Amino acid sequence: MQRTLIGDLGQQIGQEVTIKGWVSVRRDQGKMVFFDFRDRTGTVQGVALPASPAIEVAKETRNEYVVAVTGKVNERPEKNKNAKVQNGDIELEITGIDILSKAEALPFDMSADGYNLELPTELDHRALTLRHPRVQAIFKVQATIIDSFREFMKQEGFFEFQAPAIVPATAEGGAEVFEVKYFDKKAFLSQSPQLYKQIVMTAFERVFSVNKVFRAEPSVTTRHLTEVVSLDAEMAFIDSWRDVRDMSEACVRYILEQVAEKNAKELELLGATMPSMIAETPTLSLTEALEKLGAPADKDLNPEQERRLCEMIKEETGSDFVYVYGYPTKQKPFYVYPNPENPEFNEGMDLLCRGVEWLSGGRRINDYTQLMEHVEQWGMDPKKIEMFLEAFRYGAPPEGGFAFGAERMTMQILGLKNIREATMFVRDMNRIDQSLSEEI
Ligand code: AMO
Repeated sequence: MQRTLIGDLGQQIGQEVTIKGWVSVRRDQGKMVFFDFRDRTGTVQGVALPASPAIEVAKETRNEYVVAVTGKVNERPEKNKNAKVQNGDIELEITGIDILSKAEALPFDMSADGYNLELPTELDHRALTLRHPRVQAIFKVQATIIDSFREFMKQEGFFEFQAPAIVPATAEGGAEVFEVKYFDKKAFLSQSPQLYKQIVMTAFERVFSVNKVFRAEPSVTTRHLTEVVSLDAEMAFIDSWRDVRDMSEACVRYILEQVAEKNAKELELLGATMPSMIAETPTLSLTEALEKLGAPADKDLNPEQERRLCEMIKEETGSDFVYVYGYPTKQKPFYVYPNPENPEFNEGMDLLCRGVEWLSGGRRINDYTQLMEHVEQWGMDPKKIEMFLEAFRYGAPPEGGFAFGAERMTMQILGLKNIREATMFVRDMNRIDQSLSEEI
């Protein structure tokens, strides 16, 4: 018989149907066997009555078995209806079970109520925990974030390109870079598509990419990964860094709206409250932010200060977001545009949300002579970034851009405690799929 999706069973009351999926739960009640079945569209309860031709197979069927189940869709008696769960008003009266694939005994309880794993166990067993509705909800929200980023960028006339992962030089500087043995030469895994998005911008004006970036992050924190999905944008013909700020704000607003609209079910399941973005996100210079915090000037914000600043802004304005701009020029990468009136500070910016930085960007240097001065002052090897420099030697408009990590954004939207919960296959200092502690 043709397969009916579990999500469509509500329209099939009184009909005989066949569903295909997994057994989430089996419960024996006297001579009857109850099941929760699951497919990509949801869950439904099934019952094999003592007289069912399938009763013997039902007794053999265990959690995570893959099955094709035939039965009649019955409306539940009024007293058994449950409005809180999907298909809570119906039940499948089972007449046949065809076991398509067996499963070994599970290493832990995967049922909706019993699922309460420590994070390392959840990550070690990703192949199984991915099947859990709570875990799936997180990645459904993440898929909406990435889709909506693409949608927004395309609506705004941005062109999508593929940035390389193997690069000859580091864009962001610092030690947090993975070196690759590239035949008999040395190369790096890209920390950011920064230089490439700037190159492509000089040809296409508005560009974006959705790419993996790699950071040899030597510390284990709740917000750092070594492999990140980076959502990057770059735009030409700006008047000031404020154009970049405004574009990034509109982009984040669009993503939040889409998540609220498309993932209401997931947000409810996860008990998540969306961060609030007010009509105009509060925007402070770093100096103003430090003053507000009563901290010494000209240093970047530390994580504790980021948290406190967000709390203060939330209290004062109701906004979960705050932009901070104007960082000490020397503390940021060479490509960031220094403020012409006060070149000690640059036109870079960060967007903080609920105590954590979730987006960075700003205006870039587009004048070739100024760029070369910075290349020298930052101790960069011009030969290693020749392709980037060529783009700027031959006419580059005033420009800027921004980037954010899909995992960081997912974590902050959902209020998760650890970025690893928002990462399907976590890479960090101690983990590639499974924990590395025993292998090295
Ligand atoms: P930055 O280094 O601030 O800026 O990174 C941009 C955004 O990427 C995310 N992110 C991370 N997420 C998880 N783990 C990490 N180790 C990690 N590192 C970064 C954060 C962060 O805000 N080229 C600039 C962007 C630009 O100016 O366009 C850059 O890479 O969400």
